[in-house]
Amino acid sequence: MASADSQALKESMQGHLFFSQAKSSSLATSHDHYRCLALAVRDRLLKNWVDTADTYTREHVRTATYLSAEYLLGPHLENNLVNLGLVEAAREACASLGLSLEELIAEEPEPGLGNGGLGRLAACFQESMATLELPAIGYGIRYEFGIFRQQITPHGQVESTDPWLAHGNPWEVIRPEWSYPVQIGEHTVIGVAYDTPILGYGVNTANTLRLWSAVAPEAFDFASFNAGDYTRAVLRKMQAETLSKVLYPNDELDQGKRLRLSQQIFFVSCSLQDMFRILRGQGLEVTDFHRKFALQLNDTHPAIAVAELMRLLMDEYGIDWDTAWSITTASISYTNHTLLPEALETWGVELFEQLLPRQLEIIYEINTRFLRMARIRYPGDSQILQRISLIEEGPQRRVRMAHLAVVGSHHVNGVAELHSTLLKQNLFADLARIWPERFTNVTNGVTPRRWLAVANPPLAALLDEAIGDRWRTHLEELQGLAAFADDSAFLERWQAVRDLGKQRLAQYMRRELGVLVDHTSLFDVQVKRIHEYKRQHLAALQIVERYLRIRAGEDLPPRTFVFGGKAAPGYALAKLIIRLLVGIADVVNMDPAMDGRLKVVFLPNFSVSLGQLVYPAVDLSEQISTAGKEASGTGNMKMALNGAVTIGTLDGANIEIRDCVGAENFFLFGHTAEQIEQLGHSGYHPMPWIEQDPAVRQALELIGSGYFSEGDRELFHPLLASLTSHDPFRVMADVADYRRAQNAVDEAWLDRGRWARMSLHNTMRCGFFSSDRSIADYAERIWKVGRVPVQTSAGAPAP
Ligand code: BZD
Repeated sequence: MASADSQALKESMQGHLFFSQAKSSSLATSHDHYRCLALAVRDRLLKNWVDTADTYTREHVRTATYLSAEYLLGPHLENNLVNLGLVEAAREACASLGLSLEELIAEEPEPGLGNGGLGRLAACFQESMATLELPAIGYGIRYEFGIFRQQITPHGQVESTDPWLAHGNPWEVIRPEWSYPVQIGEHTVIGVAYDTPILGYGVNTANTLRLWSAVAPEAFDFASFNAGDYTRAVLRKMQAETLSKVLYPNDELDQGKRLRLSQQIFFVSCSLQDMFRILRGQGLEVTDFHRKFALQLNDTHPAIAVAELMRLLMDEYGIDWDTAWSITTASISYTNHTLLPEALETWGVELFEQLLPRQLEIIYEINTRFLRMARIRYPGDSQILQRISLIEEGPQRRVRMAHLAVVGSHHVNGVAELHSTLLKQNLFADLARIWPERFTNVTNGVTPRRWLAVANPPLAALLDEAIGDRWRTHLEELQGLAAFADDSAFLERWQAVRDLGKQRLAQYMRRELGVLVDHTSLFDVQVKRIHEYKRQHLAALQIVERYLRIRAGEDLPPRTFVFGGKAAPGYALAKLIIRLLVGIADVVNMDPAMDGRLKVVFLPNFSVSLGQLVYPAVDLSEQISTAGKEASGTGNMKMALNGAVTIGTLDGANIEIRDCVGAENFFLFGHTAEQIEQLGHSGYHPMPWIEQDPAVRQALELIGSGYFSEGDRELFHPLLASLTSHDPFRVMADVADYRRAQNAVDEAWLDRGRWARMSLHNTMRCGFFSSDRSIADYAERIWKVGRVPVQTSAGAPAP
């Protein structure tokens, strides 16, 4: 029998087909039906959204504002259905209209407004802040084109654009009344707010994600207008609007582009002006800014906020330097996401001077005062002053954005224990000596709603039955699985659920890629951005070794290696790693000698939606970065939460995952961060490691012989040369121990009961890795923002 919810949803969808899509069912496409359902769902969350804004305004609440250049949101529809508790009603409504809910969900283009972990973390955090009923606003950029689409051809990665807005976006509301001018060089650009609701789970809270879109003011370049050069004026207007056109696809690589600095000041200035508008609207004083708002900088991309907030306080509101500085440093805190030197943002002072002369002047003044203080602390030590200065001296003077962020913040955090320790010991050692209490750790987390409830319904149902449904908001309740850890009937069901996830992925690979894989084989998965430090090439070498062993007659248990991830378009070596994986897949998958024991698949265009399909299907989670390089990782958490066992180094959050799930449920290998550093000090060279390892030598030779490149012996030369001459990420130092750990995996896999218990223990002990825990920690220790429950008013218009 249809529920009242499903009947109402059905009628609402029918209404929207007529009133919003202006169609009858005879002309309606699947996408029309998706939009109708999305709009019907939106109607049902508007009340929460409006009431939340109302509550926050009425109660003058202290608010966290999250500043991030990236939000890798993933599709909204299914997540909103889960958070509203309307999945079943929507399924019934669709069925009664002859539609499939799954097909409509698949119609939504995903907002890919981020590169990888950093952007996805921002999205998990928004959802957790709403679920914890914390007053919060997310600020960012409404890129017209998100992260590029990746196609995989025989030649490797090919990029194309992501026109995610082509069919419109039912989840956003434009707010032209909230738009602000931003001066960049000679020009003024206007930022217009587009708001998207972020629903909490099981609460009335719906917070706002506010993304800025650039438009040129009408009076833009009116000198040209007056001179009669109308076309030129319009062209200049278009140029201004390119500001929010495209997301830069560089992950862990600083490019220093003019447009990128413009994007940063653009969204930061709009966001700060918006905060002043809110402050004033509530009758508060400008000097109350730090009492009203806690600003979190997601890496250095919004670090210009330090100078821009100072500028607004002084130039727009007439506040003196010292008061402005106290307000600024009492408001801002900064999260670092990388230790890699090549990823640290710096801007040439010349470019800065052209685009942001006043902000540069303020940065110089901040630096002068900061160095004056430091000189008193370290008299006569000019070395330390050079190292901590906000300005890097050299052939070209550059502004160090990370230093600006540290100096302008009350708290600075890393994203996993090891990372935060290394920040204090290395990257920010001098600054941490000056302000030890400023530095702290907040280990990352992921939202259990999207990454378990949405991604893995069969597992969610089994958990509900076994331990009740509170795990969705109290993930530590997964501990309750302990009662079933030795229950063989339960372990059978556990395996059956995991099997479903693997079958689903296998079907996708057959349907979309034409690759047949045995879903009972061990699914060994590495999905993440392609980067040398993440060492996809270490996995590639291991696969080539396996291939040779099977060809030599060894009987290894069947494995399917699955890769996915994008390479920055300008990162030649990362693209070559993709080319190698594709080359290996082509040879291995065609070789009858493998006899079902080895398959390799590269999944094109890895995304949030694909992640939802992949994570539940993972048996073995590959987390094999060079120790000391991966700040945290969050895919490692998603996989373990869904019951994967990790093979990994002591890097990032792997360490904490292993501590939680137990060493006996984790395959550890490789040098520690400390040992890796030692290797460097004692003049590391890969050759001695290679010489004493015939297996890896053979693998390298086979790759060099053209075996995986249709006879082309040159193709992989740059990669092989790097591995055998410098090996910057110490692949050769870890290859033998990785092999040992992989052999241990083979053995463990043969004992299916043992594997099922290891899998269950991973899920059971992963409660710590909820983003709710991360956010509660930020709110209590860093933001001092408290819970504000939202009462929904009666009498609001019903959909
Ligand atoms: O941030 C990642 C780190 O590499 C991960 O270890 C960590 O888990 C996540 C979340 O804290 N960093 C990124 O994803 N970085 C970027 O995407 C990025 C984007 C633009 C410019 C520089 C880096």
